[in-house]
Amino acid sequence: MRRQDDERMRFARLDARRITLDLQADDLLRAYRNMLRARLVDERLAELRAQGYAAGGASCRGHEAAQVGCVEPLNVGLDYILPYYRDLAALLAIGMPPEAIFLNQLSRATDPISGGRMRPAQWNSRALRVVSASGLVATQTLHAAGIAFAAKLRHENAVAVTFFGEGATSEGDFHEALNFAGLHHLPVIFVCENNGIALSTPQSAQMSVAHVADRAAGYGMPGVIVDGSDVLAVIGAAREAFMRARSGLGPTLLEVIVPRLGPAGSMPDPHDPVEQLRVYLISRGDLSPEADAQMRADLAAGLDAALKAALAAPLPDPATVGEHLFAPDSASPSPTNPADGGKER
Ligand SMILES: Cc1ncc(C[n+]2csc(CCOP(=O)(O)OP(=O)(O)O)c2C)c(N)n1
Ligand SMILES: [Mg+2]
Repeated sequence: MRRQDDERMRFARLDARRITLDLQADDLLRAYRNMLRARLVDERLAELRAQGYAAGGASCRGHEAAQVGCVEPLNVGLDYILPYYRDLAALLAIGMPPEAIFLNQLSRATDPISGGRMRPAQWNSRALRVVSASGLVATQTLHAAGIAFAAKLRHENAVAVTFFGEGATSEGDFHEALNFAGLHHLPVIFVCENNGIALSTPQSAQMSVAHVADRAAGYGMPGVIVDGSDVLAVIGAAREAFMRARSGLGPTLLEVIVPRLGPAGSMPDPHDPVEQLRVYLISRGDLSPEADAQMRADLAAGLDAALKAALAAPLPDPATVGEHLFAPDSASPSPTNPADGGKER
């Protein structure tokens, strides 16, 4: 009984948000499809790692609504996105093809992201304005502030949105980025996907404030906390942050609380954002169980074909290992080039 009451309340909240945000059934189905597709890609990547086909990488399981919701207002090709290693769902939602993700994870020569040369998940795309992350957490927050500063100087009207975990907010880079962005009212959105743990360190062991969002006050920007299992709540908060950034009001720190899901079991996890949206859409008649099963089957078939092609793609030729390390006009592989009269490069 209690459980049913909770669910009724949750659905009523979602109905209200949906009206406020003017989201139609098609918009919600698109969000659901994006979240489901990310989950299915993520499952395939986990299998590849378990089978020894691919080296490391982190799962976006449980972060799907946070990521898909945060990029909903993004103007693809104009706005910049500076992701971290969990942001698979965000990248798929803005149009990065699953094939690219598989080729990258498998380090193939035809990987459009790095030709199989960089660590997997340091995604980038010129066309989608995705900027590659460094291996060091929080560095992308500084890059985002710098890009937003440049966009502002050029009157580009572009927004930079960057993502990171709560552990990354202990880094100096994060604080410098927020300070600079707050000072100059930059069009940047800092999205913290808070899953409560950084490797093995719980949030309580690394910060003396209750919420990452509390830190925003020190830098003169709003700090907003949002439920990352609820894609509609995330879309609402993200739209507000984009509106602020685009209209010159400056940055926002968005703390999206994401659930930590266990490994996939036979019973659905009630905190699972994909499952929550599925149950809601079915309850409202926007999706039938048959249409849901068909969507899953169609997505799975497309992904399995893409994965098969990626597994058959060639590995990089070892003879090319020295390529792309220095600019093509560089006559010497040394950082100080004698051809330039010893000028630093
Ligand atoms: C500067 C720096 N310190 C340590 C690491 C090692 N490291 C990689 S991921 C990670 C945990 C980050 O946790 P969080 O920011 O909460 O992100 P999550 O993986 O939980 O999403 C750490 C410490 C690193 N990559 N860079
Ligand atoms: Mg974390």
